[in-house]
Amino acid sequence: MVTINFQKKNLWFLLVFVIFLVGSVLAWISGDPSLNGHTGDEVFIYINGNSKSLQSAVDDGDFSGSFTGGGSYSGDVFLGQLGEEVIVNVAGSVKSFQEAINDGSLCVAVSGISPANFGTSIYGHSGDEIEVITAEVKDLQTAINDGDFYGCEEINFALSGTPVVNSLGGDTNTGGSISFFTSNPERINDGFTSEWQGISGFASNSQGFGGWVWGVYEAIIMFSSAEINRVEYVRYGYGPLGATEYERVYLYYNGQWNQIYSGGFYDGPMATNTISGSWTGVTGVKVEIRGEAGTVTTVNLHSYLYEIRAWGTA
Ligand SMILES: [Ca+2]
Repeated sequence: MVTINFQKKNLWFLLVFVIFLVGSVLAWISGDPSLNGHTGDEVFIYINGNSKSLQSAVDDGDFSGSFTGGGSYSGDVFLGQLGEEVIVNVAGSVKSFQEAINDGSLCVAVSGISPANFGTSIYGHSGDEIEVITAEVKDLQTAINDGDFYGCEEINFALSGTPVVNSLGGDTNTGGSISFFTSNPERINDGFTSEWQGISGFASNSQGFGGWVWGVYEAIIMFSSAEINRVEYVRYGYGPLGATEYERVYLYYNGQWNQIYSGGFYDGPMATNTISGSWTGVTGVKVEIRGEAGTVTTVNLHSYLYEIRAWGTA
């Protein structure tokens, strides 16, 4: 049998230990990030040509306007983490905090688009484990999602670019027709969604066969070199009864067209599709669409493209 005899002195130690334990549990429940991660004073970054702590950068107003990175913290780190070791989510893209500064994505991160999801493998800390003081005390990921680091105005580079629309072929069976509208390419980057380019077809069953019609077209806009964070295109698709269609989006960089999106069938009213990411040295955007309609009765096929936008920073 074990007998424990507490002297008065030991009871004081026990009391202090219990208070510490309760405090730790309460802190864990409340999720105070400073207790399981770091404060902004303990995260070290490179911004606007200087090496400093995250909190110093906030206090110095480095994030209050347009800001740039382009490097890495060069001083000593005795306690804390480099910006490269803090993982954040910027507009759905998981990356290190320093990378988000360097690639310009943090600067154009508007509020409400950066959820606290960090993927599975994290070296260092995630953004919700870092405490910063911006408008108030909050964790870093919340501050990003609140738009506290939004400082750089986005530019739609497509607006000033050179547009072209090309037919890539199409066909129809007896009694049907397909028409390509490509001679007014300025309509895809004039800033308005009133006019369109694309295809208008007609599938007929008048000869007693199943009518079908298809067409493919591409819309290209070339512009001066930019860092692109978001591509949008506004389209309308109509082709019922067995219609199929694809949409593909490419950016031109590294000397070639690189596919950034491939989507399937779209049949619906005018709507905007948005692709977010981070691409540098981009000089062009291309949207390729294929429309197809098959039918047991006479039916129309429409695939219209109203506007392409390529948002980013110079
Ligand atoms: Ca337009």
